[in-house]
Amino acid sequence: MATTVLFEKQGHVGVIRINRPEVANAINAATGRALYETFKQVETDGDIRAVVLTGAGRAFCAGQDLRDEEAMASAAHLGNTVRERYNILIAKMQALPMPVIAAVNGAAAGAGFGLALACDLRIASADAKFTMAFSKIGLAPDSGTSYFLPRLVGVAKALELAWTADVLTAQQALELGVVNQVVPGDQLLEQTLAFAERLGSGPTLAYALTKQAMYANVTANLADALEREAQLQETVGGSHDFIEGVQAFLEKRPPRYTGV
Ligand code: T3D
Repeated sequence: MATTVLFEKQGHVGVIRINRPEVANAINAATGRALYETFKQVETDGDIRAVVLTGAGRAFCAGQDLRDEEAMASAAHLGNTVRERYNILIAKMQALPMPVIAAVNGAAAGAGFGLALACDLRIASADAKFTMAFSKIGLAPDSGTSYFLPRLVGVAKALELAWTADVLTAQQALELGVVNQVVPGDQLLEQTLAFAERLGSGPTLAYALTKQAMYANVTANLADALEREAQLQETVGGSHDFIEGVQAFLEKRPPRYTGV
C-alpha cells in the first residue's frame, strides 16, 4: 500500500489517513488510487464496523493536486480524472455499509470538501475550514459536492458557497449542518474514535439498512419510502441483533450486538 494513504485498525474501527502533509494532502493519481484501494479493503474486512477518514498534519485535504500536470493537461483529461479518480472513490465510500466519519483536522477544499461530504458524518476540529475552491480556479463543482452540499444546506446556500468559494469556519459549518460536531483540535481523533467505537458496537446490520434508507429516501416519494422501510424492517427483524435488543431491554441490561 502506498504511503500517501495510511491505514490502521483501532479495535473494530478502520482509520484512513491521507498522508501528503507537505501539499495539504492534495490528491494526485497515486493518492487517489491508494484511497480507493483502502476503501475497497475496508469493504471486504468483516471485522471493521466503522471507518474514520482524516488527514495528516495541518490539513484534511486540499482536493486535486494542482501540480499534477498530467491530470490537468486538457479538458478531456479533467473529465477523465474526475471519473477515474474521484467518482469511483465517492461511490465506493457511499456504498460501504458501516458508518464512515470524517475527522476534519484542517482545510477541506474542492474535492477534499467532497471527500468530507461523502462521509456519513463529519466531526471537525475548531480550526477546520471548508471551501468549495473550484470557482476560484475557474472550475465547476465535482466529487459529489453539488449532490451532497445542497442536501445539507439547501440550494441557495450551496450556490453561494460554490460561486464565492468563501471559506466556512468550523463553527459556521456546524451552524449550517455541514458538520455534526466541533471539538478542540487536540481531542479530534480521540473523540472521533470514541464516537466511531460507539457506533461500531451498535446493531450494525440495522445501521447499514438505516444508511441505505436515509440516502435512498432523500429523493424517493412517500409511498416508495414507506415501502422501502417495510422491506428493510422485514430484513432486520430476522436478525440476532433484534432478538438480543429486545431481550436486553426486557432483562434491563445493555445489549451485546454482533451485527448479524
Ligand atoms: O482534474 C482536475 O483537476 C479536476 C478535479 C478538480 C477537483 C478539485 O479539487 S479542484 C480544487 C483544487 N483545490 C484548490 O484549489 C485548493 C487550493 N488550496 C488552497 O486553497 C489552500 O492551500 C487551502 C485552503 C487548502 C489551505 O490553506 P493554508 O493556508 O492552510 O495552506 P497553504 O499554505 O495554502 O498550503 C500548504 C502547502 O500545500 C503549500 O505548499 P508550499 O507553498 O508550502 O510549498 C500549497 O502550495 C500546497 N497546496 C495546497 N493546496 C494544494 C497544494 N498543492 C497542490 N495542490 C493543491 N490543491
